[in-house]
Amino acid sequence: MKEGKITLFFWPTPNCYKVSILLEELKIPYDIYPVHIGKGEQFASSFLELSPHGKVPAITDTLDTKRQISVFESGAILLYLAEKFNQFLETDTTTKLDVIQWLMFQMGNVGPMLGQAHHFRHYAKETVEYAIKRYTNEASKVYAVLDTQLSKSQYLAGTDYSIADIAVYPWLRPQKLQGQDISKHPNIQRWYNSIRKRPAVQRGLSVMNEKIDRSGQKPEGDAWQTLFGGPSATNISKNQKVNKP
Ligand SMILES: N[C@@H](CCC(=O)N[C@@H](CS)C(=O)NCC(=O)O)C(=O)O
Repeated sequence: MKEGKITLFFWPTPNCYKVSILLEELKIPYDIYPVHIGKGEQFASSFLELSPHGKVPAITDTLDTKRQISVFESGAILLYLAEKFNQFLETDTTTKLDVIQWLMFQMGNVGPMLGQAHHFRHYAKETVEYAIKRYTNEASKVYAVLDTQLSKSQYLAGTDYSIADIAVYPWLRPQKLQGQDISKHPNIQRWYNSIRKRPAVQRGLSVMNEKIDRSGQKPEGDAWQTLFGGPSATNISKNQKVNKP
């Protein structure tokens, strides 16, 4: 019987789904600790101790550990869990180095560029043509790179499904809001369909579903101000209360 637990500090966003999907794939029981980012809970001092940039996801781990371990940054969390449980990182035919490269491509390019395309096309209060064009073009380049890679191998890092695939998949779901269309990329489409039907992926994507009002997905009013135009994390944290896990 294993002692301790893993807690996932979560809000239903692409970066957080990476971790809920991996935990579901690993079949590890875990607790969910909601951090309502529209209300600024990510800036509570107790959460900033775990995640200094005030971003979800983060995890704490006391499962068979000597002391509580906490990890922030989704890429680091995926690597930490994949290494801890020795899965989705390397196999005889998929190397750890390839997995890490495609994971870093997600962290450095897929997330930031698709995120900015989404932001300027969908969330920005003013229409900034330059930013829309620049980030939509960057997103298109990222999709082209993914399609080329997936024309050469079944999964991003080789023949086996890995944390690199888990990191990228949630970011391609809002493709329309990024000005993209995977049906124009046959290799991405094949890969996307194969990942979408995995039961663990579906479970990971349904975390907190019942608690979230989908109509509120586009931040408005105070939530917009908190996320995109609000005071600094330091100022907000004075006013926020999040219970210590
Ligand atoms: N590089 C970070 C990015 C995390 C991130 O941007 N999280 C967003 C949700 S997807 C967030 O916490 N936003 C709240 C905020 O920026 O205040 C990671 O991959 O973990």
